[in-house]
Amino acid sequence: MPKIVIDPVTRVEGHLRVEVTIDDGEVKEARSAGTLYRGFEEFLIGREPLDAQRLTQRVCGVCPAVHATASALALDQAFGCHDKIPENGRVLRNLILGANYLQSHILHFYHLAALDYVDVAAAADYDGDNADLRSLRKFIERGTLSPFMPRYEGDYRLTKQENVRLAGHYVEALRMRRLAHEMLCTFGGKMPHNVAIVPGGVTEPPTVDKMERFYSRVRTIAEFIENCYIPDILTVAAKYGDYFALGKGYGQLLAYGVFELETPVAETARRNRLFPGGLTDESLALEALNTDGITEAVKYSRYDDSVAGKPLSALTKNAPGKKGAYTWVKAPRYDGKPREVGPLARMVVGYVAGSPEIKSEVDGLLSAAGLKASDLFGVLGRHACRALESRILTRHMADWVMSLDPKAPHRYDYESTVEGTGAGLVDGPRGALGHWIDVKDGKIANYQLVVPTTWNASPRDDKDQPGPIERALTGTKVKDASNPFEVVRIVRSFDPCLACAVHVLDAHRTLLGKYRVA
Ligand code: NFE
Ligand code: MG
Repeated sequence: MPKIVIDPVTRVEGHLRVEVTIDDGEVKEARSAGTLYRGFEEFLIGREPLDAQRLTQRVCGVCPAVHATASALALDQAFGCHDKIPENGRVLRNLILGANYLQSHILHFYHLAALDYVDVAAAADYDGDNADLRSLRKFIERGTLSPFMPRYEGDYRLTKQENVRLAGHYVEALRMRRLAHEMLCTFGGKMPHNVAIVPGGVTEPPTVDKMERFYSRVRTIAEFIENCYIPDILTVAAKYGDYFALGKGYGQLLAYGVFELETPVAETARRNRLFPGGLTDESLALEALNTDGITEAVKYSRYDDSVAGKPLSALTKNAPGKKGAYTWVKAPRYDGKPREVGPLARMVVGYVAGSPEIKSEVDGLLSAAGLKASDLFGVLGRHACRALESRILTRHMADWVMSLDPKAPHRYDYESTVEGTGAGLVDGPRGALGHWIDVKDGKIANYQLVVPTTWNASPRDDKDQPGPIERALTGTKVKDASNPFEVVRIVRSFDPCLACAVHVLDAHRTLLGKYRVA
């Protein structure tokens, strides 16, 4: 049977290889593989517990704020201070993470995924007054067409006018992401890898000028979401309606929940979060989260078989030459089953958990697009849920920032312990993230991360069940095996992040680029 290998998949974060076997124009089998080894779980052993909070952010340059949050939650628990975070600390953590959500979602739609639907070439002969489109035209005239080219061709369905409008928003979205970064830096110090989220709360005190700086930016981004992001999703949905049904996975969703609404915050499973945690599927029944159900399999992963099981049950040991293994990604399972995580999971879990706000947003979308809730489980549902949660989030962030009290504490002065364990479970932009720590003799004895893309891009497990992306690809009709745009549209709808390498070093020490820091 003919095989299509896409390696690397572009316009995703990190190093992803996708392989599909085609028979009679249909995907019979799919494999997704992470091709870069990172080793964080191994090099954290023996270090100071607080180092984890700094180092694990370096897992990723796109979603470092959620790693900071998950690690702080795990350390809060290990240090016994999870119920002592002051109100300002809780709110500031929400704001730092929320700023990162907004930049990440806008990045994903406009700069990564939209180019599968929007033909940027439509701006090549633009002769109007819009400065963004004029700059785009100039860019195209220079002839270096990356990141727009190379691309798979042949299925651009928007009108010329729609293509030009969305291409202009591509440029505007860059400014929005800059504003989101500035928001994060206002309370987090820098981006990527903020320095302010720590066990016990946040180190940066809120002041009125910082609150104003943050508030004005969140208002601008809220307008962009309202006037561009949501309408642009509906424009794409109107022309590519078949993609609501394409790329459905197992339909088994998992969310840990995110954005604490109460101080003091409770233990993981009882937390009151803006986007609630839980599990559901197409029957739309809610199942409560039991963190004991989380395990990882490694039959097809390049790790020693002893590391399978619950997080912290064994030390991670790499096994590059392992027979039959095809990826560096492990296979997380909940009660033995694959689970899809991400904005789709959060919005549907919130919907079935009865959040009035999520319900009204989702119902609004369903009636605008003439759909039912089970239609959300495919490619376009994932994109739409990302946009809806961005809108909900901006509303709350504007209120949260104004609720800060510059005279109140923002951090609890914890004492680090020499023995203890902790778990930090929280949703990042791409889904459910867990950090687990075991501290012995004042040092890290074990540290495990189970990351959103580990769930979604997981390989087959010990029962040979494919991971969610592999499953979503299976059964897809591919019109032209030399131009498999259906495959990349499905993969990108998950917004995968394989491993966000921050450093680039050529083994022969060739100069890769020169940068001036202004
Ligand atoms: Ni590197 Fe991430 C998010 C986390 S996904 S982007 O969101 O955690 O694997
Ligand atoms: Mg891990």
